[in-house]
Amino acid sequence: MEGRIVALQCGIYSVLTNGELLSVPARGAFRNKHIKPVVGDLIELNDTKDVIVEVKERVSFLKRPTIANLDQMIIVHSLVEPEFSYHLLFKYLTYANQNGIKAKIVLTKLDKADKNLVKEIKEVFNKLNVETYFVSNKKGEGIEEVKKIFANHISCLLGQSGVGKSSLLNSIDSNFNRCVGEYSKALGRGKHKTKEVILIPYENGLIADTPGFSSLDLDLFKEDLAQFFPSFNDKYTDCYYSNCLHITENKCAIKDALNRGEIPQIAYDSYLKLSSTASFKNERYKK
Ligand SMILES: Nc1nc2c(ncn2[C@@H]2O[C@H](COP(=O)(O)OP(=O)(O)OP(=O)(O)O)[C@@H](O)[C@H]2O)c(=O)[nH]1
Ligand SMILES: [Mg+2]
Ligand SMILES: [Zn+2]
Repeated sequence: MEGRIVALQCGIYSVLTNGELLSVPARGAFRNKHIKPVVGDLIELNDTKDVIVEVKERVSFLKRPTIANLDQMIIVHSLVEPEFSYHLLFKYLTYANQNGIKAKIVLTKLDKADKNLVKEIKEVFNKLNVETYFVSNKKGEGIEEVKKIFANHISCLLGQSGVGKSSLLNSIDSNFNRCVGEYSKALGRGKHKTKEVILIPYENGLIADTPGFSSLDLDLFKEDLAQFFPSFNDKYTDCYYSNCLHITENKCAIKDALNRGEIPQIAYDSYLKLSSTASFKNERYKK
């Protein structure tokens, strides 16, 4: 019988099968074959429905948070507390592109936000062809619109601790009953309330609540940034040099797009900063 892993705790998998939720282990033989079933996996149970015997081929696989078969990443970021950062958003978007997963952004804490910042963010991401949604989990603003993006998709919420991922789920449906943490002004971040990845059924799809992500969790190399930075994917192949980093090179499609105003300056500046601190993946390019 087929099922889907929706949670994992201490080696025991929660599997959703025909509307029934079962707690089962995985077959020991997986370990010898280096197969580790993860949340999101479609699996096959034995006849007595007490052990996972097969993991189906994955459509996608994300390492952090560990989750299989996603088709969309919802980057949740706060307008305040924790402080809004283009830099982090560009990093998350690069990460999504690199993993071949479509990304949308949900900006939270609209009730506390500066209206000019909201306007600017809309313009920047519009240019980069990334959909943005603005919500207040406190006042319910923007929630109806955001609900629509989850139907029929396997989505994961990704973002720092304290931005309001679990709160957003409660806004979508209060029956989800997700535990909400605190934002600590002293620490400048949330308190890592959500500890495990969990997939929750919603409107013919699934939504994953995930533990708070740290920018330190992301290992981006110069080559990845040059290829997967938001809006670079569909342009970098027109650069004259195949290993173009879009910095000092001539005949660079990215810099041309920047000069034509197709890439926001703020995005390019962020790219330069990220690239300058990243290392090379491929030793060949090191000089
Ligand atoms: N004012 C305001 N506060 C919010 C909003 N959304 C979330 N919060 C608050 O932000 C804090 C953190 O919310 P959580 O939902 O726990 O954040 P999280 O992203 O799930 O955090 P982790 O589980 O630690 O990764 C809580 O105090 C929420 O009440 C919002 O739209 N407006
Ligand atoms: Mg949470
Ligand atoms: Zn270039």
